[in-house]
Amino acid sequence: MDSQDLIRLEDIYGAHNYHPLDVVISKAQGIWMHDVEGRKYLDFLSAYSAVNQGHRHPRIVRALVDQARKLTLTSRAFRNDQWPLLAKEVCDMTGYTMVLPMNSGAEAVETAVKTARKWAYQKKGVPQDKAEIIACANNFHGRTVTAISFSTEPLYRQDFGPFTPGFTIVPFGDAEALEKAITPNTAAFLVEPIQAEAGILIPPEGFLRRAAEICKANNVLFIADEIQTGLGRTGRLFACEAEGIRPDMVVIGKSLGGGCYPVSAVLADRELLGVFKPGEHGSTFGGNPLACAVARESLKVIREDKLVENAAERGAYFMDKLRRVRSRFIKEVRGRGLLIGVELHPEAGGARRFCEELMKEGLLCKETHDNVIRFAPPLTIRDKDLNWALKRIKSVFRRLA
Ligand code: IF1
Repeated sequence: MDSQDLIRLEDIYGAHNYHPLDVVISKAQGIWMHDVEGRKYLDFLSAYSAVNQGHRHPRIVRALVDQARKLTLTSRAFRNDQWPLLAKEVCDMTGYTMVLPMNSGAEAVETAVKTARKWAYQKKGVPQDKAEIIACANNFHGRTVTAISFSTEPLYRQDFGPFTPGFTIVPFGDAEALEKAITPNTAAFLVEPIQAEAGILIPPEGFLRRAAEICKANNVLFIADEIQTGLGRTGRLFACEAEGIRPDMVVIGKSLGGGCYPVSAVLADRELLGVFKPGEHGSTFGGNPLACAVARESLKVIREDKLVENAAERGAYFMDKLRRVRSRFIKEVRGRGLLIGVELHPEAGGARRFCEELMKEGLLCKETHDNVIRFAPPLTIRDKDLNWALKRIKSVFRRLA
């Protein structure tokens, strides 16, 4: 079957909750993807940072296959020999003392919300059912009913109510608004250190630090959603490190599974994750041995292949080159490490048509909102591949001018 046949099938039988570019990928290795017709593309999205280690990293695939030959699932009714090792290795790598494993990012966000609420009732003394969590305008924390309950994007909420109560919204980057929004019942402040979906928005310098101080002063938990920004993407293990802060709780996912398997987790210290007693929370697949074996190797690759350092160096190199691209369409180039947004002026006619043209040139990336092109290649990328991409980007900007 060719691409057109497959697109037709998908459109007939698959729910239309996406509008993907019309490229049908059938194979990938490292930073390169191939479509059904054998055309080759440079992956400049990395499955929204889930493929930070590159596609089918040989060691991660080996860990997956080796584990699949031994044991895949026990449920947490029994113990397995991989979860304890992942738990220790995650803690050693991140400096937290406890971890709770889930599968998708949204589930891990839900887990963080549940942890914060339980902590508020048991430790902070918030009256039952009164706990509040503060989130930011234009956030993205996933698609569950609770996560969309504090989304400010109508598209994500339309016709999905009634919503989960207990959330307050403050503008992203406004520490004063956060301080004002805190009440005696506030359990936590939940924030993405860089708002990716909102358009790669970097908060004003000092905001995260100030927010963390405000939280501490008010006995409010500071929760960072590092599902997209974490594990090296921004040139640090966690984006929060840029402001020298250590959140009370960190949510990770995406490339924790090395692009091979869904794995997410909540990281915190014992006084926080210790609130859970047996039976109060869980997941059939959370902490399964296949997930844990893959996650262990995925983290090892991040460490041993120096992906954090590479993201910082290649990111700085590429951003500098991008900033030199002369086009009246470009309003701003911004980013950290290899999480980069190119914001276009409205006159450019939308980021989508740029992504479609870039696809024809062999570069796969995705717009976010109307006017931002998002560039996020695997963290294994080298300068010569970035130069290859740059050539295509320049040519598309010239052609569409
Ligand atoms: C889609 C966006 C990116 C996330 C943060 C939680 C989650 C995500 C900061 C939930 C997930 C994904 C979801 C995916 C597209 C993608 C996305 F455009 F939707 F917003 F990356 F920017 N927190 N982001 O970025 O994790 O449950 O999906 O594992 O929904 O189409 P998940």
